[in-house]
Amino acid sequence: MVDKLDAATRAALPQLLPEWRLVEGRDAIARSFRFPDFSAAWGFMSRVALLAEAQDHHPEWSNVWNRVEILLTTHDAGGLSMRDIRLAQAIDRLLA
Ligand code: H2B
Repeated sequence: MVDKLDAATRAALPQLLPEWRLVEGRDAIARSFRFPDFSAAWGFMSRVALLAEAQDHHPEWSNVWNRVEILLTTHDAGGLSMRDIRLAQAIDRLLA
């Protein structure tokens, strides 16, 4: 079982992950991405997939042509955990 985020970390989310938003009705964070075209979007998804596999932590996500939507939550915790923050920060670093 994975621990859910503690209150202090939860309160710091806007500073830790300014590009991510809390999802209405779920204990999850999400970010929308837009790329020049499908190829760029898919390339990004391939890199995220490798990160996710390395971290054994898998996003809920979708792609429509140049757009990618990523939602992170920890199924084993029933909500947000440090595993989501770790993957979100790694995803952000891909684009830095
Ligand atoms: N991904 C996410 N987002 N949450 C999990 O709890 C999770 C996962 N658990 N990927 C992992 C895989 C677990 O089910 C396996 C058995 O390692």
